[in-house]
Order: sequence, then C-alpha cells, then structure tokens
Amino acid sequence: MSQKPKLFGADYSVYVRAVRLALHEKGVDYDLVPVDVFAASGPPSSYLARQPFGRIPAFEHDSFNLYESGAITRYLDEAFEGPRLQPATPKQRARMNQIISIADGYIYSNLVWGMYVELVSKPLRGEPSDERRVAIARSKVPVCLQALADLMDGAPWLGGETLTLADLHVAPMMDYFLMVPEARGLLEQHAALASWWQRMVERPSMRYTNPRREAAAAGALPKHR
Ligand SMILES: N[C@@H](CCC(=O)N[C@@H](CS)C(=O)NCC(=O)O)C(=O)O
Repeated sequence: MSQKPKLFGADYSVYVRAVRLALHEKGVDYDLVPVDVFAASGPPSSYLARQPFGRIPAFEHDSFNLYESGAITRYLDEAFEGPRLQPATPKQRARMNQIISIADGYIYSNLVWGMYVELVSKPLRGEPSDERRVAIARSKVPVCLQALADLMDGAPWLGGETLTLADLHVAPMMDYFLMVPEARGLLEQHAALASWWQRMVERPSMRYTNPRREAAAAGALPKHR
C-alpha cells in the first residue's frame, strides 16, 4: 500500500501552498512537516539533503524524494487518483505550463516580492520599503495581469475550461498581492480575472490552506512571506 506523502515546508509559502492545493484538490491525505526557511538560523542543515537550494517545499512519497513545486504538483496529478489537474491536449497543457512559467518568472518576483513584501510585509515589520524595487514591480504588475487575462481568453479558469495546476500555482501569489491596498483596483480592471479570483477563493482547498486562517487558529500572526 502506498504511503502517506510528506510535504516539507511552511504554510505561509506560496509554493508550499500550491502543492497543498493540488493535494487537497486531488483528495490526497498528507503530512505537512514544518521547515521554516526564514528562521533566523535558516533551514536546518539536514534539510539541504532534501532541497540543496534551501527552499521550500520538498516532498517524499514511497521513498521517492522530489523538490520544485511544479514537478511535485505534476507528479501528484499523475501518481494519484482524483480529478485530473492537467488538460488532455498538448496545446492546453502547453498553455497551463506557460502560465506556471509566467508565475515563476514574473508574478512571484513582482507581485509577491516587489509589491506585497515591500508594501505590506516590510512595513508590518517596521522596515522601510525599497522604493526602487516597488517602482520596478509596479511597472510590471499591469503586464502580469494583462498576460493572465489574455491567456484566459474568456475561459473560466486560467488554463481553459477546467481547473488546472496553473490556477493552483498562481492563486497563492495573487492572494498575497491582493493584500496590497492598490491591488484590488488593478485586478478589477480585468473582469475575467476578477471573476476567476472569486471562483478560486470559494474553493474549499483555498480556504483550508489560507495561511492567515491557520495562523489565526494557532493564535499567532502570519509570517507574511
Ligand atoms: N522553484 C522553487 C521555488 C521555491 C521558493 O522560492 N520557495 C520560497 C518560499 S515561497 C523559499 O523557500 N524561499 C527561501 C529563500 O528565498 O531563502 C519551487 O518551485 O519549489
């Protein structure tokens, strides 16, 4: 019998959340093993055997070790029963993969780090924002949102007619971005994208993996990263 997968990481991480969303959408039970990469002392040195770059998440299933969230979610989709989270045709799959690359290449750096971390997380910690970094990110935000809206092309989900790994990869990043005061107005300039976000937040997987909900339940403040 297959063992319960283990996911190493922390609930505040957008990449850990993307994998958790895939696990929840597939209906796969798993253990979340805490690893805090932002701890003052850094991740435990033993963790580097799982993820040599010191990032979260890492994953283990039946003695098979894997890191890189995109590889993990694709593995989960193919190795486990449950709803398919990758489209059937090469073109639709390419579109899904394109959106995941856009998230990794442009959305994470600009919407999460350039906007959320600089304008929400740092001020909460009493640190000044890096205005140069904010200016660069601010100029890229409309490009990111327009690209997502264009690629949706009128479909309900980012990658087409059904929920895919692309939605699960982008949603945790969008969640942080939307904590920036100006973000909601920017999103609402794209009606299809705003409707997509509404559909996403209503999913039980999104509610269950909400780091603010988990932090509140534990009586702590979220770490905001
Ligand atoms: N390409 C990696 C990215 C993972 C990643 O950047 N995780 C962040 C947390 S969301 C992290 O571990 N950051 C620690 C650091 O930058 O030192 C993946 O897809 O798994």
